[in-house]
Amino acid sequence: MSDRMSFVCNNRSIDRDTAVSYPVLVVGSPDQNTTLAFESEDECFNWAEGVEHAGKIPLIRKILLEARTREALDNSLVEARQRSVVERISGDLNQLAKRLDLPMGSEELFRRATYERDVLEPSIFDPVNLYEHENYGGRILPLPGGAWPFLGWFGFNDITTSAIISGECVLYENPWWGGRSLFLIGHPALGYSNLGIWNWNDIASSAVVA
Ligand SMILES: [Ca+2]
Repeated sequence: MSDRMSFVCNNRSIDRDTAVSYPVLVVGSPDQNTTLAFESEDECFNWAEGVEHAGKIPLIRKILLEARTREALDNSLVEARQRSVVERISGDLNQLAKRLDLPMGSEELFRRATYERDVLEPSIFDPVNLYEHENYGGRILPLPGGAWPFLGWFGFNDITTSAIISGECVLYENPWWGGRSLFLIGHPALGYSNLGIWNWNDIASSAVVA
């Protein structure tokens, strides 16, 4: 992927090292080999209002606007609820992996759990799978659509190195969606086998999935 990746800022081609110094990166729009670099989140959101292939970024903006106001509250019940949802999905995914005799880290399992599932098979989640190592190795964190303020609740703070996305996922450097951000777009699904391409190895601390 890295060899063919082009990096663009304000419609101008830039080199990789310059691109990864920007605080906001969008990968997968208009295609999987393009990374767009932005000076700020607002600049990215404004760009997304005007283009068709920005997918659900306007929805993500809306989610963040509300979710960020919750940080100061007592979120212990939220944490318990989020953990139970992720545990349930992990269990379902495990079961499906055994039934289909597929490894947990395989792209095929991801597809069969999501958009290529049997017509009578309920969707396990609308998902993003985050992985501990490159090429979808190590531990897996499956996240359904929603706002995930702290990946440490699932033992996944500063762990993510690869991801498979069906839909859209934004990773943030800090908890509660602070610091640098990496927007990953995958329709119907895309594997990002090494986030190190964007200097995002072991960085993600929070996420939004849409
Ligand atoms: Ca972090």
